[in-house]
Formats: sequence, structure tokens, C-alpha cells
Amino acid sequence: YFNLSFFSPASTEDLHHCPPKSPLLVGPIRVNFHNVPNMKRIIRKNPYVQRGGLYTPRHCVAQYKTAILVPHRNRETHLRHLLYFLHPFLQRQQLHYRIYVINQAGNGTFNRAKLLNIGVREALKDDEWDCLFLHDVDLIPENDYNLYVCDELCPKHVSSAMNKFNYRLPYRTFFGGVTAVTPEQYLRMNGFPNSYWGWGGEDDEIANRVNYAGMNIVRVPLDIGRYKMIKHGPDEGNNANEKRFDMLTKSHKYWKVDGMNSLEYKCISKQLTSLYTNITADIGEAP
Ligand code: UD2
Ligand code: MN
Repeated sequence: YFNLSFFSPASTEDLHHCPPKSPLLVGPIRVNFHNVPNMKRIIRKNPYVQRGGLYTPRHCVAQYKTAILVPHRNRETHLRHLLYFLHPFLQRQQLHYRIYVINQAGNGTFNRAKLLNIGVREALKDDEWDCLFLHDVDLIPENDYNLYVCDELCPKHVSSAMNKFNYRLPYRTFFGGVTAVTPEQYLRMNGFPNSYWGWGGEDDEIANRVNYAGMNIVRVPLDIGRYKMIKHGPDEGNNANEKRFDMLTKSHKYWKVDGMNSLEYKCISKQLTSLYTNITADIGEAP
């Protein structure tokens, strides 16, 4: 007789898809920053995270693959807080995920948006991600019903309610903090601008691009998109970008030529550490 099950490999036979709603979710999470966890402790608490900060659910096949991209320089304690909370948070959501930290080399003026473009380009070399999360290092989600998955049709503003703005939007078109796009949406808006050096403006430009590319922004409801921002002052090398208001008036002219299609950088290193993939790039200097 014919035993057809013989033809399907054991691994796929035993594993079924993860359910639409993870049974591991807990909802609101208590977040505080009293102690800075050390890396060893975070590693011990996350034994199933693989090198490079990669995780795959062990008992079911994940429905989504999400890459988390964190622009970074000189915020080591913030990074530890983020990893401490985010790894268990994402595992409870039963996602296949990987955390990337994209570092700007040198002391030149910081460029958040360009680092995110680099993160996307590098991450897409590794896997076919369903969703890209563009994530400030100092924002910690406070509710795990806030699923780190994309909206199929629209770029999603995720950090809609932050403590620093009294858990409300600071203004109607606000698009800063944490956002989620599919690779397709990202490329359709030509990614983010490379030309915003220093603090501010790039998030508004990105919101404009979404509209220029014929898309709308969806937003996570305020009771779910709750975040605590770790208190910080201004950083060295990230002065306010004085040109931002002027640049914003011209963004509709430049978005098609300033973005992923004009991205230039030198990848200095890509290390797979225990908790994240650490990319360091030479991104050039502000003109
Ligand atoms: C707001 C937005 C942020 C961005 C920024 C303007 C919120 C919560 N976020 O953040 O998305 O639009 O304004 O650029 O409102 N960073 C470093 N090292 C540095 C400087 C910046 O790692 O020296 C990274 C880090 O991931 C940080 C992010 O860039 O979270 C944004 O910089 P910020 O935290 O200084 O700006 P903030 O809080 O005003
Ligand atoms: Mn911040």
C-alpha cells in the first residue's frame, strides 16, 4: 500500500502555522528604566534568539517575517533597554524577526533617515521580509497587542501615543518614532531622504512622500500604540537641522531623486552579535 505521508518531510509535517492571535500575548506591559540590564542578562533571558538577533518560533510556522531597523550612534544604554524589552515582546507575538542596529561611523552630523535606507538595503539581502519596522532606539512599546506586522495597503505609524506627548499625537500628520512599511511600500516612496543631516524634519518629509507616492498613512489606535521614550538631552553631532523648513517646501520636487535610488555608502562592518546584527556604515558628511 502507499503511505503518502512518507513523502512529506517530518519537519513541515509536525509544524503548523502559528495562530492568527498569539496565545502568549499579555497586553499592557510595565516598562521602567531603573536598572540598565547588561548584555549577558539579556542573552540569558532570551535563550532561543540566534546569532544576529534572529528568532523563529519553535512550535509553529510564523505567519510574518519582520525586520526591525534601529538607527544608532552612541546610545548604548538605550540599546540595552530596547533589547531587553523588545526581544521577549516579539517572541510573544510569534514572529519570525531579526533586529538590525545601523551605526553611523565617525563623528559627523547624524543622519537618521539615511541610516534607515542603509538598514533596508542590507536587510533585504538577508531575507524576504514581509515588513520593515523603522525604530528609534529610545522608544519602548508598552502593549504587546501592538503587533509588529505591516498593513498591506498603507505605511503604518506605530508610535501614536508616546509618554513625552502625554500619550497623544503632537500634531495630526506626525510620523516620527516607530513606523512600519512593507518593502514594496518603501521602494514605492523611494525610501527615505538621504539629505536630512541633523535633528528634525526627516519624519515630516517621509510623511509627505507617502502621499506623493499615492498612499495614505494608517495609525495604530492610541490605546495600543503606547510607548515610553527614555529621557535624553540633545546628542553631540545631531544639532537641529536649520534647513529643514526650507527643504520641506521642496520635498515634492526631490523625493523621486533622493532616496533608495541615490543611496551611497560604504559598509564598514556587519557583525552578527548574540542579540542583533550590527552594521556600521560610512555615510559621508553633510555638505
Ligand atoms: C524625534 C522622533 C524621531 C526623529 C527625530 C528627529 C519621536 C519619538 N521621535 O525624536 O523619530 O524624527 O525626532 O530626527 O518623536 N540617534 C542616535 N544617536 C544620536 C542621535 C540620534 O542613535 O546621536 C537615533 C536614535 O535611534 C534616536 C533617533 O536617532 O532615537 C532619533 O533621535 P532623537 O531621539 O534624538 O530625537 P527625538 O527624541 O526628538
Ligand atoms: Mn528620542
